[in-house]
Amino acid sequence: MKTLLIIDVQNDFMPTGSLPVPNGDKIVSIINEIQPKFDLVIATQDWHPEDHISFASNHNGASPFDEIEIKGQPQTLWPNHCVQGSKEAKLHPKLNTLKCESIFRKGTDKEIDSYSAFYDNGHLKSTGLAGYLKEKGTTQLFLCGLAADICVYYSIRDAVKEGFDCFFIEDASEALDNEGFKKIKKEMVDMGVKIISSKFI
Ligand code: VGL
Ligand code: ZN
Repeated sequence: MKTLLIIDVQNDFMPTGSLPVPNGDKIVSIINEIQPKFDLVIATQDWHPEDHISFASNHNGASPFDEIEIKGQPQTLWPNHCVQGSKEAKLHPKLNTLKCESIFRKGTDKEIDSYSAFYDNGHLKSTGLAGYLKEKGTTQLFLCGLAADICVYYSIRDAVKEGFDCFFIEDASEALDNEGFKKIKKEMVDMGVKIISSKFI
């Protein structure tokens, strides 16, 4: 059973947003085209409270993209983004969500960041997504969205650990840092992830 997991295709990750992913808007039409090929389509939203610890603005003297430690865990500080209820946290207006059965939200706890759609960065709390997908009968999980090197990547790592047969749809995803993403792609292949084009679904 084939499931498509669309990660964080939100306004703040578009070229006009506060945490822009280069070419983030180019993937929307590709994601719309492939949705009919899946038995189940699920999307996620990064969904932070205003006082979230990942925002540089909530740390005195810090700047976006600083790397700090919080409770012994590395944390990149980001510009304010995807604030709960804001226009910028909405999915891209052209993303077709008619076939989306559920939207999972993450990063809702102000104390901890959550790159993966499955667990927070400390692996302390589950979003319930793994259980949901299994109960729905998912065997093959296709992932796409933003940002390929952060939230898509962390979601793929957890999905592999959860036992799903994982496919990364390369042309339906864009990375924040394309240089660093080359290494991440090699890691994905080593984990057994199949890197594919939307043309071959
Ligand atoms: C993301 C940085 C911070 C993402 C979310 O969706 O890739 N990146 N929060
Ligand atoms: Zn975030």
